[in-house]
Amino acid sequence: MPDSVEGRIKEALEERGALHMTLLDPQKIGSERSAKIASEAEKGGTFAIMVGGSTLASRNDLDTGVKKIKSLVDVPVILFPNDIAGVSKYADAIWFMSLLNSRLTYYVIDAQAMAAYTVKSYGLEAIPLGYIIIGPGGTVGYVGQARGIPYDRPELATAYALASQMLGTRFIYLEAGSGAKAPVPPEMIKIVKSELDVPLIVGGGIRNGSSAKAAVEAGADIIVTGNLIEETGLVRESINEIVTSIEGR
Ligand code: 1GP
Repeated sequence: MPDSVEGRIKEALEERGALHMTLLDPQKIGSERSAKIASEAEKGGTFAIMVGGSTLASRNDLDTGVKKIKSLVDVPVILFPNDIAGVSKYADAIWFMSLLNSRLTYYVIDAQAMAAYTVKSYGLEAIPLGYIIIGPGGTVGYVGQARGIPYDRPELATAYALASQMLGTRFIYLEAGSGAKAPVPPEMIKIVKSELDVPLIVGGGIRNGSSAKAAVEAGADIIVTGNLIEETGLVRESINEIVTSIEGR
């Protein structure tokens, strides 16, 4: 097994075709509940736990949550930071991401610069990711001051994704926003993916196996779900339904 989280993701993508990751916000749902959900999600077949949230502001809550989650799961724990407070030394890796279509240079590069020394001193594995908001983007669209790409403008999403790949990001994330009414349209995923060589992550508004499967059939490599596990008491079953619909495709 590769040592790096990125290596493990790429190896698993080769073997399984597509992967699922579970997003948790310990500040919102508490560290105990986050850890229990993470453990159930792992049993359901999720590949990794992503930890973050659009309004997360307490590094203490984040550290406590990550430590608790790590104590209950073996799958990688990857930070999904909204800001400089989203960095924890206890995680396995961090999506080192740029919100490419923000109006503010803060979310494109300044927050990353402010966090870079910390990420380095913690020895965190930084996985470079281009992050693109599609549609209004809900809370992350608002907080990140994104110029959301309209759902019917796949060529714009493709241009940003391609530029990001040319700049060297090794993953691209199309984000409709947590709890989005409609996920990123499969037609857009298909067009973006047709121009990319790096893995494509898709999230926001995916609540069941059929929408996850539609995204993967269109070309998504990694599906992220967050809200779903907060809404259901059947975490393991819900995650497993998604995992079985996407893997091997
Ligand atoms: C949000 O893409 C993720 O950053 C997950 O969205 O909460 O709608 O699953 P949901």
